[in-house]
This record gives sequence, C-alpha cells and structure tokens, in this order.
Amino acid sequence: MKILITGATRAGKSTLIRTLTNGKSISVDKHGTTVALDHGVITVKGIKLYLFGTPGLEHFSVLRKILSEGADGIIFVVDSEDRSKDSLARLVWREISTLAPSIPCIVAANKQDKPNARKPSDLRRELRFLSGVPIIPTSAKDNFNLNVLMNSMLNILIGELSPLLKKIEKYSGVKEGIKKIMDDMKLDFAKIKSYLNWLEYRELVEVNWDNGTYTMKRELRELLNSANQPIF
Ligand SMILES: Nc1nc2c(ncn2[C@@H]2O[C@H](COP(=O)(O)OP(=O)(O)OP(=O)(O)O)[C@@H](O)[C@H]2O)c(=O)[nH]1
Ligand SMILES: [Mg+2]
Repeated sequence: MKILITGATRAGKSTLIRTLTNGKSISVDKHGTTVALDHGVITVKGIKLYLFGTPGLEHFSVLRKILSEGADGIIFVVDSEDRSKDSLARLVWREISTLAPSIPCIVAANKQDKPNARKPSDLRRELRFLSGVPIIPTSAKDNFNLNVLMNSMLNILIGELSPLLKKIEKYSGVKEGIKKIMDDMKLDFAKIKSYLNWLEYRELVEVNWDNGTYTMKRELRELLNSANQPIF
C-alpha cells in the first residue's frame, strides 16, 4: 500500500522515512531540504508499505500533487515545537485534503524529544484543522513511537477495507472462488475484477485468472482475524 508522508517543511518527514527504513530510504534534497521526494519500503505485520515523502515548502505544491496520487493512507507530520510553521502546516493540510479527499489520515506530533514540544492535546487546541484525526506523539530522531504510528496507520487502512476484505477472505483458496464471490456479493465480473486487481496491485491477494481462484496473503488474514482492539 502507498503511504504519503506530508506536512510543513522541517517537520521531520525525511527523518521519519529514514528512521523507519533504517537509513535505507532514498531522498532527493538540497542542503537537507527535500526538493523532490523521499522513498522507502517497510513491512508492518507482514504488509508492505511504500512510503513517499513530499517536500514541505509551499512552492513545491506540484510535487505534493503528483506524489499524493493513488495514496492509500496519509501521515501528516507536525513540528510539535516550532509554532512558526503552523500556518504553513495548515496550508499543506488544506492542499492535501483537496488532492486526496477521504483518504485515511493520521498525525505524527513529531519532535517530542524536544523540551518545549506541544503534547497532542495542545496541538488539537492550537491546530483546529486536526480535529477528528488521530494524533500520535513521535520522535523521528529517537525512533520514539514510530511503531505505534505505523501500526495505527495499518489498522486504520485495514479497518476501512475490512467489510470488503472479510468477503474476499471467505473464498480465498476456494475452488471457483471468483465465481463464488461474484454470486455472494451480487456483483458482476468487471466489478470483482477491479477489486481483485486493486488488492493484487497492493500485494494483498494473488489471483489466478486461469483457474478462477485467488488467495489472500496469510498476514492479511491474520490481521483481519486478530481481535479488532481499539488503538487510541
Ligand atoms: N529533535 C528532533 N529533531 C528532528 C526530529 N525529526 C526531524 N528532526 C530535525 O528537524 C530537521 C528537519 O528534518 P527533516 O526530516 O529534514 O524535515 P522535512 O519535514 O523532511 O523537511 P522538508 O524536506 O524541508 O519538508 C532536521 O534537522 C532533523 O534532524 C525529531 O523527532 N526530533
Ligand atoms: Mg524532507
């Protein structure tokens, strides 16, 4: 799945991707400021996440537009200490909300290692636009809570898809599974094909069009069946 990492400049997006990938990310930057993108791949609970970090400076909005295309989830990184970037954060937030509406989003209240870092509750009060979005306190520098951040992102993504995934799971590995799910969901072949293609592209199922079967990735099945415990 594709995860967009965005937010205002200096919030810690590149650092977040670097830490998450143990330094194996690719960054296109000039003197430490991202001018194109950051990219890295990680696996969370067996699910592959393709991370794309955007630039944060206002004038790079075209790059944010290109990078946000097809994103399945968004991590919005905020500098919890530096209030001078709040208005830029609001601007980038508005931009992304328009570019990628209704994409599941989670906020990283970053730089919590700093003494004057605002807590999530402070940010909620000061940055009204974050209303209704989960906020996880993090330090990209110290690798604090990044596992919680990514697990939460994954849980939200799977949660959004779970009604469809539960149906898909029912006929995973079953003979004539594609035909059976079409009958069960009362959908035509084109629709089921688009769902399965979508999931296959995200490496969540493997489809054998020749014999009309598919299998859901084992790790995804485990995730779906693990009790849906609250995460916040
Ligand atoms: N103390 C502290 N510093 C951080 C943290 N995350 C990032 N930084 C520092 O903040 C500065 C900016 O970090 P970047 O990761 O380059 O920020 P960015 O969001 O990618 O910035 P742009 O590419 O300009 O949009 C760097 O000096 C980082 O070392 C953190 O969690 N704690
Ligand atoms: Mg950057």
